[in-house]
Amino acid sequence: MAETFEPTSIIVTGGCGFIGSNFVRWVVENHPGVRVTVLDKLTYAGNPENIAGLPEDRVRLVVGDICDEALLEGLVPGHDAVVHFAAESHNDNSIADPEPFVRTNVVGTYRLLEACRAHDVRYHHVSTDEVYGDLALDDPARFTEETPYRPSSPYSSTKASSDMLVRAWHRTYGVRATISNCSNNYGPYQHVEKFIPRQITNILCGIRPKLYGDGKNVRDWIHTEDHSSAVWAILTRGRVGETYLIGADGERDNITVLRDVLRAMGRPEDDFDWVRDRPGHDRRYAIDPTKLRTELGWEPRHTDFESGLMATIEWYREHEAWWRPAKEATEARYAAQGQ
Ligand code: NAD
Ligand code: TDX
Repeated sequence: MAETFEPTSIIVTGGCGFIGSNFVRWVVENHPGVRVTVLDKLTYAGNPENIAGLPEDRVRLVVGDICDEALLEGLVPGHDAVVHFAAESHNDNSIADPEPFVRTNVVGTYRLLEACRAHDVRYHHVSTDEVYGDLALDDPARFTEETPYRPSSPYSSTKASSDMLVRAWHRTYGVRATISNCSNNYGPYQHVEKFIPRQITNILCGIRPKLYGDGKNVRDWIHTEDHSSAVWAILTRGRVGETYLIGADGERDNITVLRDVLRAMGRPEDDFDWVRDRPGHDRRYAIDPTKLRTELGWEPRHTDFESGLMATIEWYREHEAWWRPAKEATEARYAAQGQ
């Protein structure tokens, strides 16, 4: 096992988004000696409410763009590590308008790598299982760290590009970098554009849930808190230069998840609309997390998807003021796309 790295001061990019903010809260709760600087541009997906109430002496928000070279030059020195979550993250948006994805996901990662190189700062790169493309429903295989890259969408191709930059900056310049590729996250603070929150909030608004294609596409679900503990394990105990896949054996097809949501919310199982499929829609994702489990001893805590889903539904019921402002515009965008 690698030597343990004990950061006391970290930058979390995208710390006002879904997974980044859950990570910030998890670090504050579990690692009292760590101070966090959140660097976030506050795009439509970033909300300072997501980290509201955290102690001011532990968490500082800097509103800014990861593509801003001068900002990074001033901010990065003095920190022990950058944990990079910031991204344009939604596949459907990337199909409608890919340009912000190229800019933030590729150029932004390049800027962060250059800043970490200049100041010899440890870098952890948060990526996705979508870089591996998709699997057939009946394929016994799951993705491993050795699976060739085969991204399908503008989103996943920009994430794949950013992973390649990280590998090159480690090998050529010796940047102390690790990469994690995680499966689909669910939990509190996820934007209402994403599958699970969209369906929950549709039902709460009296709108029928919307299912793409034939509903048989499979996603491998992990609770965002388990993603946080895995990123921390890799940052502090992972081997520099390595990639680790993060997953919690949560494969389910979309129609099963939707029926779980409908049932849990007291609706009939067929009370939803079939809508136009996503162009290039990946069929199935599946993660083999053996390396993370055996090498770093990581284990997920949320192993019961149904109870995690119930808690997530409850969270959206109780936090209407958080999601309501984004709901109408999100549904209008989907309606314009026939979805
Ligand atoms: P999100 O869209 O909820 O949040 C993204 C955050 O990044 C927002 O706060 C936004 O304001 C910020 N941001 C965007 N562009 C920026 C820029 N140029 N400069 C600074 N900040 C910027 O995303 P998420 O779902 O929380 O995903 C976080 C990361 O995890 C992404 O890198 C994504 O690729 C990866 N990931 C997500 C999932 C998933 O299921 N959502 C799974 C695997 C990996
Ligand atoms: O309304 C919908 N109906 C529907 O059937 C939406 C929004 C989605 N879907 C389907 C498409 C996918 O098969 O549900 C599945 C999940 O969709 P998303 O929530 O958009 O996630 P996905 O495209 O799988 O990508 C997610 O996981 C990997 C994240 O958004 C990415 O950031 C992450 O990298």
